[in-house]
Amino acid sequence: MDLSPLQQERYQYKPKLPALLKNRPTEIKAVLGQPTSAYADADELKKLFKNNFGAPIALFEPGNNPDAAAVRNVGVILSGGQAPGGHNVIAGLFDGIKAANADSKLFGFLGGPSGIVDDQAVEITGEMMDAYRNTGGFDMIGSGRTKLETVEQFDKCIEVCQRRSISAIVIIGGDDSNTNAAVLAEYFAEKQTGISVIGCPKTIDGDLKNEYIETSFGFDTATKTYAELIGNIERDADSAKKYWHFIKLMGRSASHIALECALQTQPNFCIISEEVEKEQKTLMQIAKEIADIVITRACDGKTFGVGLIPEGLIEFIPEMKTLIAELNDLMAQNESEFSALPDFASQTKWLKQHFSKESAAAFDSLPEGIAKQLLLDRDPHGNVQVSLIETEKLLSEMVKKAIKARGEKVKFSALHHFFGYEGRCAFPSNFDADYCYSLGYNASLLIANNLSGYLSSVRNLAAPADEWIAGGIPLTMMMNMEQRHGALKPVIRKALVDLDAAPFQAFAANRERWARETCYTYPGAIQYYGPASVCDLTTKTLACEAKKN
Ligand code: FBP
Repeated sequence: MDLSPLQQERYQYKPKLPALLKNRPTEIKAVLGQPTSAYADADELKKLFKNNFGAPIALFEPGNNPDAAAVRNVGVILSGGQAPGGHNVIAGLFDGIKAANADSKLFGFLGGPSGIVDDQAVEITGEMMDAYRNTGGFDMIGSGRTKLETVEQFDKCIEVCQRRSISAIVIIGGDDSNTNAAVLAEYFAEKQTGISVIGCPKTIDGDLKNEYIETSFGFDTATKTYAELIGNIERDADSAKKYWHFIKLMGRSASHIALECALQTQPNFCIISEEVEKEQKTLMQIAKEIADIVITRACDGKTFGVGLIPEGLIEFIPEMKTLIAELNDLMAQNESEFSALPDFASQTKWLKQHFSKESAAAFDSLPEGIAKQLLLDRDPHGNVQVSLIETEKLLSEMVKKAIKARGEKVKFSALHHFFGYEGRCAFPSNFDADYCYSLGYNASLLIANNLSGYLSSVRNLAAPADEWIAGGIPLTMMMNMEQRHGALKPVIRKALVDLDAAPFQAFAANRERWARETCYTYPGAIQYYGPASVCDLTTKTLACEAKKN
């Protein structure tokens, strides 16, 4: 492999661990707290998770755990979209199990969750691991979006684990993948297999979070990568003074990425989907508000600007949300009938016969290109693939119309960007390199303490790594019941942007000034070497949340 100078340097980087995890694994023990409940729908969940529901929170403390020294074979799976730092989770897990017993083995299942069902795996050796330390990407073992949900798949997992003498599986994934981890852990417990399942919180979207999971890994690096690009565009906009840049940012559902990037770069507008939903704004209202900003700035002589649009916006606009929910159910319940329709015209005709009146009107109001994008294949979890919908173009078109409708003769020339894939495989920032390594190492300790159905938790993240607090939280604690594929299912609740919390409040307090004036800030590229004030910076989101507590 040809290596860049940065990659060679990054191999030498030693990720920081919480102080306690520097002890020998046999000298760290899990202390269990009080029984837990669920985010909501506890009675229903108790019936579905008879073995694992109510498990206590685990906190690591110094203490004897001779069990840690046992030889163990562990399997690891990368699940879902790429997020910077995935290789370091594997590195932390690898180093953790080897520190406990050098004869323990780590198997990487290839290509995501399907790797375990198809028994496609490699044994991760020291040499292989060293070639991926502190690098971005998931290419070491690959990822995938296969959903582990059927009894046949679960039985296959048991068979494969038994054949390879694997006693624990670590699933590195987002809310959907960790929901599957919870269901798998319950099945393993019911069948008394003795195989444990541990999750690690991954997703650039930042929507797998709560009191014990302060952020999912990858959010830090991805937002810093996008913020660098946005800052560069802002400087270009202010230099050329002739374009409005409409920038869509990844984040399937929640607007954490857009909010964080807005705090880092101070653009002229940033839409927060959760606010749109709360205020029940229509698409036209959003466009009119942006048009007001464009006109005000033009009157001040500023015929340029930069605006951020969260990828998931479309599903938060009330009329679109209803439309998409109806579409998802109709497409799931009539899969073969719908997929047999030969073209867009016949699909439209069929849908109109099945839609409610409101959704038929909403569907009709969309430009054909966007309507077609809404009909594209769902992801394996039944979600519409919002990354394929060009909301940034839809909005700029509507803004143009809104300006025209007001009879204003202002210059409005829009350019469009979508930042998503650019940030998912970047070299992890120092924060993500440290956090991911700690999450993986911590997962090895949860296994060494014979826990199952837990998510690796490392918190107090705004403090230096030495002071981070390590432990585990039961996956069922984060669950509730939701409508999926036309049926009620137990799922980990997505953490959306909290409009009362400090990060949104910091944005809301400044956005009017940022809209009218030009207050751009330029974060520049992620720095890996240099002063800690630059290299070990956390996100503004974490910093705001930490200040509030
Ligand atoms: P995860 O939730 O699996 O981490 O993936 C999130 C994400 O990056 C979203 O931001 C985006 O909408 C989606 O993946 C894109 O999916 P794909 O990689 O399948 O195109």
